Amino acid sequence: MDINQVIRVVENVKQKTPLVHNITNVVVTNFTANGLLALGASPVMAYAKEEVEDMAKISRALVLNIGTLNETEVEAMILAGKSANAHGVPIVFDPVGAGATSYRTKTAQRIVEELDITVLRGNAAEVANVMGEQWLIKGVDAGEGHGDLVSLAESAAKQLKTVVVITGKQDIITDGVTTYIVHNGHVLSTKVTGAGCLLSAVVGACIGVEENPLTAAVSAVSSYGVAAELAAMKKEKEGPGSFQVEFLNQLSHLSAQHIKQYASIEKKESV
Ligand code: ATP
Ligand code: TZP
Ligand code: MG
Ligand code: MG
Repeated sequence: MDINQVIRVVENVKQKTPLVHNITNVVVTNFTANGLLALGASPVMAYAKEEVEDMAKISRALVLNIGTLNETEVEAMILAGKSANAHGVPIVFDPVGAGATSYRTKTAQRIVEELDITVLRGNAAEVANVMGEQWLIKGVDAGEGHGDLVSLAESAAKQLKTVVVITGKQDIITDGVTTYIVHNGHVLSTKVTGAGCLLSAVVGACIGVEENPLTAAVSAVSSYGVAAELAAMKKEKEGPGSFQVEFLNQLSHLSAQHIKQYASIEKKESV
């Protein structure tokens, strides 16, 4: 992917300040809103069934996250998602914890069945469980085994007709035909709760200004990883608390020069 496309997407988020409607979990709500603001997007959290259809309709992207799901919220997600689909608003879905309980797995599967999802973003075990494969959510080291993760992402993308993003040590982004592997990011992100959830929301911000979802997702994942690396350069020694704050700073300072210098995006050659 031309690095200038990534730069353009990040600049467009700052210029166009896309409204991103999040129905997310209680753990990460504040961090998600602050991360979106730092990047230049305009976050809104709205959950009531009485308003989610209207909010989704006027947003540039809808981000659904089942991290602390309950039945009322799931119904709101379906209502918001149907409204987004009806009005051409792209949806990012983060199936947090799919596979950990059967309620989560079934709900995640219901969401991908009932809604047209534009980007599915999760760790390998979550994506596998959405697809009905019984990977352990904890225990199996789903972050390794590069080859298998690429085929998992590609088959999920083909089956669901979405862009799929599997994150971990390396991040895989695919529409089922074209696949990118992003080598950015920092392990300290795994010590900050919501680093994955915020990434899903950042994919929402990018998809709100870039109509090609693969380009939007690669731009989001690589620039997010670059911001994490820059934050770690400054604060790794101090630990996750300082890193978290510095990461927000770096999201807001992300420049074309940083992206050119540090983004590491590999296009997978088809076999
Ligand atoms: P999990 O539930 O497994 O913690 P998550 O939803 O929090 O997953 P991650 O896979 O941790 O999401 O991804 C969040 C960010 O952290 C991404 O930018 C990803 O590239 C980065 N990341 C995750 N693991 C590593 C790692 N081992 N080394 C470097 N970066 C990582
Ligand atoms: N529990 C329910 S949702 C959540 C926790 C700890 C946050 C998960 O965030 P992430 O981004 O998937 O690490
Ligand atoms: Mg995490
Ligand atoms: Mg997660």
